[in-house]
Amino acid sequence: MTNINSTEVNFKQRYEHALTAVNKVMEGYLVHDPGVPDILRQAMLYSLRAGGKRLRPVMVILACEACGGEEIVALPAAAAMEMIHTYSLIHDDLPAMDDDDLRRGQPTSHKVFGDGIAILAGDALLTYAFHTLALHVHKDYLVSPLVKELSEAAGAAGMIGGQVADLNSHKSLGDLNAVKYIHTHKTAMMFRAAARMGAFCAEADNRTIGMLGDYGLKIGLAFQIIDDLLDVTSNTREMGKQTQKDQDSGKLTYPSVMGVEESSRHAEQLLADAKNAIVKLGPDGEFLVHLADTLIHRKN
Ligand code: GRG
Repeated sequence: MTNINSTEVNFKQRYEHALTAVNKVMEGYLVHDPGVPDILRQAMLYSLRAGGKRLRPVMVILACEACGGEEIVALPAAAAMEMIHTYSLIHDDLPAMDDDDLRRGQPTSHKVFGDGIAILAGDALLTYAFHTLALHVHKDYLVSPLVKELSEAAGAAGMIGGQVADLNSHKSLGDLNAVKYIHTHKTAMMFRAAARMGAFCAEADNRTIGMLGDYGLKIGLAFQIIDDLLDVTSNTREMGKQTQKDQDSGKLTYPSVMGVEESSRHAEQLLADAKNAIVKLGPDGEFLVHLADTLIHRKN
């Protein structure tokens, strides 16, 4: 019989270890780069050090390991993924976007450094992500597929495209297709890229890369639906950012289109589908299955 507690403990330890490793490499790259002006380095490090769950970079590492690769080869890709994510949060919090004062339980970048430096810290993290891939990925022939994957997910046809649709959306005009488009592009494509980049680092075959991408996309969509639900049901202390904002700002979300209960059922179904997508990995996919399970219970 499987000892559920011990696999749970193993997963938590594996997650913490991967998170610490990502933090360490990001610090190492940035702290030792002599060309970065001090104030910019401070602002970049402020947001990177503010915490965060590190879900996407941990997914890169766990996906790599599930495909037979080692953490060390996935770390530059994981770091690049987190840099892009952190940049997107800095810009998302700006007065011209969501205008938020709190992120990861701390004052937002523009509150500490002013709008100009916050914009530039975001720009610098975005650029640094690709610099990291070019400089630190161990095998040259992996750089191009990783750059392609990350730029597609983060760019105009991915996260930025989703953010544009989000900015222009209004719940009274929206339907399920509109909210699905926004969530898929704004959030889920980055999770898809995280899982696929892990598989690339392990030099997995195309079929396996496809399976991992399917897993990541479904996880990402479920993650954003749960985020919408937490905005309704959680509080600022638990989330480390302001809650109850979506309804006030008329944002198009799953709960606003489907209601809370149906959205919750849908997220659970997506997580079950995500786990099914990687069933062929067998025991190698165990931590990715755990990752899916933790999302449904997440509190922030
Ligand atoms: C270019 C001006 C400009 C703005 C771009 C791209 C962008 C703004 C915003 C991205 C969209 C975005 C922030 C989507 C939200 C996805 C989401 C729920 C983020 C929170 O992720 P968590 O909970 O955060 O993983 P932590 O803090 O744990 O890393």
